[in-house]
Parts: sequence; C-alpha cells; structure tokens
Amino acid sequence: MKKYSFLSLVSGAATGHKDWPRAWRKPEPKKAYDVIIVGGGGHGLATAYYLAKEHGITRVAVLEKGPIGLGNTGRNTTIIRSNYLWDESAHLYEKSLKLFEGLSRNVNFNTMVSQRGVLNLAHTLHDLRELQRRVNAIRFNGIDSEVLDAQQTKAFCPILNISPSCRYPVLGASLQRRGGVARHDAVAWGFARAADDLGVDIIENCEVTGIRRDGDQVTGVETTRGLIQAPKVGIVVAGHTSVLAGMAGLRLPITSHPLQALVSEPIKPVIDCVVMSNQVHVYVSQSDKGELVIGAGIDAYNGYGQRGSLPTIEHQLSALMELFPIFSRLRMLRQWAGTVDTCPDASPIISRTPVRGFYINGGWGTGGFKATPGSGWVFAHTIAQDRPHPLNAAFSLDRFATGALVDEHGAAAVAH
Ligand code: FAD
Ligand code: PYC
Repeated sequence: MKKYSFLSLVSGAATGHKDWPRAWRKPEPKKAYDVIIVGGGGHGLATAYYLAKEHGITRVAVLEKGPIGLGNTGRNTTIIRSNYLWDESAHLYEKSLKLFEGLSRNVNFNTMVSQRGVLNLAHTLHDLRELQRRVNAIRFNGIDSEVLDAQQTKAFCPILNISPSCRYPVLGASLQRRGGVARHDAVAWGFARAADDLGVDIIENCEVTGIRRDGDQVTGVETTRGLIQAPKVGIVVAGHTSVLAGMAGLRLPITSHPLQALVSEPIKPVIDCVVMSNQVHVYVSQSDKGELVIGAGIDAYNGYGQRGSLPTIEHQLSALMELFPIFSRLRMLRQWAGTVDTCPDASPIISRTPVRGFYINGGWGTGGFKATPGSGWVFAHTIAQDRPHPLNAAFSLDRFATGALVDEHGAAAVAH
C-alpha cells in the first residue's frame, strides 16, 4: 500500500502540486487477463479491488472508455442508506452500508462518509401507514429505522416547513440515522488506488466495442486499443448495460432514462441531514462546499442524453420551495444529468448469464451509489466462484422468467 508522508504532502504543496506520485499507474493493455471488468465507475473499480483482495485474482483489467469515475459515479447526489423493504434488498444494501462504514480505513483513502441521517417524509395518512410498515420490515432485518411525528421531524431538521396549510403538509417521516452521504469521486479514486496497489491494471480511454465469443463461451473483448482476451468478462456500465449485453447477443429487460440533479450557489451550513419526499418529489442535502444538492425523479422519456428537461427542474424546485420556503431567494449554479438503467422491479441485475464467463452488473436505476462497495463485493464473488453469493442470488437474470421479482419501487425514493 502506498504511504504518503506529511513531508511529501507539504513538499507537494510547496512545489505547486508537482511531483506527486501517481495514485494509480497508466499501464498499456496486456494481450490477456484472467478477468476483464468493463466500466471504470465505482462499481467496476470496487469489483476489481475485491477480486484481488478477497479472491487473490490479480490479473485483472478495468477497461474504461473515458477517465474513471465520470459516469454516474461522478454525477450522483451521494446519498447512502439501507432502508429497503424486501429482505433480499435490505441484506444487500446493509452489507454495502457496513462496507462504507469501514471504507476509508480499508482502502486508505478518505471517502468522507458522513452518517448524518436520512429523512423520508410522509404527507398523507396513507404515506404514514406505509412508512410505519416499511420501518417495521426494516427493523425486522436488524437495520436501524424509526418513525418520527411532524414535531420530531422538525426538531431533526429545523428549517423544514411543517405548516398544516401546505398543499402537502408534513405529517411525519422515517429516519435512518446511519444513512447519509459519501464523497462520490473519492469512492472511485479510493477503490482505484487500492486496486492498483494490488496489481489490477486500470486502463482509461479504452472503449469496448465488441464482445468475443467462441460458441457459448466468452473469449475476450474488442476495444479501441485492440483485442484483449479473457475467459471471464464482467460488464458494469451503468447507462449502457443493454448496449454491452447486446454485444454478447443478450437482450435485457432494461430501459434507460436521464436522471438529473442540480446544485445551488454555496451558502453557510443550514441543513445537516438528508431530506427526501417521494410525494412532492424532491430531495436535498448540503455539500461540504455549502451547495445545496437537489434532485428528483427520472425524466419520463427514454434516452442516452445526459441533460434532462426543464419541466422536471421546475417540478422539483416548486416542491423544494414548499418544503423549504427559506431557500426561495437562492440561485441555482449547475445542472446535469446521468443515464440510469432501470429494471421492471426497480432492483439491479448482478448475475451470471447464458454466455459462459460473461457476467452482468447493472440496472441500479437511480439508486446504485449507496451499493458501490456491496455490489463490487458480491460481483467479485460471483465472477471468482462462477456462482452468486447468497446476498445477490435473488438479483439473477432468471427472475424475469420465473417472476420472482424484488419490487423496490417504493424504496427507490427517487421514482424510476
Ligand atoms: P458508472 O459510474 O456510470 O460507471 C460506468 C462506466 O462504464 C462509465 O464510467 C462509462 O464511461 C463506462 N462505459 C460505458 N460504456 C463503456 C464501454 N463500451 N467501454 C468501456 N467503458 C464503458 N444512487 C444513490 O445510491 N444515491 C444517490 O444519491 C444517487 N443520486 C443519483 C443522482 C443522479 C443525477 C444520477 C444520474 C444517479 C444517481 N444515483 C444515486 C445512481 C448512481 O449514480 C448509480 O447507480 C451508480 O453510480 C452506478 O455506478 P456504476 O459504477 O455502475 O456506473
Ligand atoms: O437512492 O437514495 C437514493 C437516491 C437519492 C437520490 C437519488 N437516489
């Protein structure tokens, strides 16, 4: 593991940030690897790291078409939590949250995990009852979750407007205190540096353009930097899962949509938790820079454009004004979108496929950042052992044939 002494940091600063050691190498692609991971977002990098660390498989390449971490990993709003309804999801997301809790120490990189609490608001009696049921289910799985009434919600987030004269008054909330945020790009960089330390080749600017097969066995990938062989290929390409699966001859029940977010101008600390409302549809937290980080649901149309449309922005900002009139004179600074791959049950696919040696991790929709370490951990197991770990067995492709769906539309918190 690389060590960075206080002296080298000071001398780095003194030399105008020159002569810093590379956080990860820039290797040329080799002709062959034991495992190729396509996609250098957080999930792909985590998979490579756990392949090396947990399974001793180090002849691994991560192939990324651009620089690492600039897909949805670098575009998301960084919320982490594990308050999911169904046992299968609860166990998977909880594994991930636990890995997040030890991540900075494990990868020796400050991933800025901040467990500041996530509130999910209830605005109707039906909302409240649904939320109570969800909290009970979550607690049965040993995961922290509680119900707050309107006054308790206000005490937790004092700037929240709980006036009964609102169009959708706040009647209460569920709270996961261990939920919060983590620094998205630090998660990617931390996994990248730690994987590189273990011998993984991270190859940027290397787009995969084809999947090679010999009958029903995968043999490698075609890339913009030539053919690379491997008996095992895992794709982790949020936004393009069906495109890459199509290269291997597979059709997936996935649709792709824009999901946008925006940030306000920076202001002094004013909100120290995460607030989400599925009813009026907006969520907000405050970054360490002071910007409010704001988002809502997906844009309804399919597409790969990373932009999003104006009606969604108008809708989320009017919802924000209702919940937080205090923000009414803030200016918005930046807006962007990512492409999210959504499955019919709002749950991911982490699976072997009918093509031997070809594995899929995708379909996380609007909610995969929180799963980054857990997803990498179970996907590494699935690839190394050629069978799912019990934590991801329910998320196999065959559920779309058997009907054993894991319907998490309600827990997604951001509609998709
Ligand atoms: P990515 O980071 O997108 O990585 C995939 C990589 O594959 C990309 O870098 C891409 O360049 C690469 N790639 C694609 N095609 C190829 C190819 N042919 N060859 C080589 N490389 C290729 N989730 C949460 O849990 N909490 C949130 O608060 C949250 N907020 C979100 C807000 C927004 C606006 C968006 C868009 C998403 C949000 N999400 C959130 C979802 C989350 O961002 C994703 O589920 C997660 O980051 C996916 O990570 P990944 O590593 O799979 O994908
Ligand atoms: O899944 O918690 C989530 C989320 C928040 C914003 C986008 N996704």
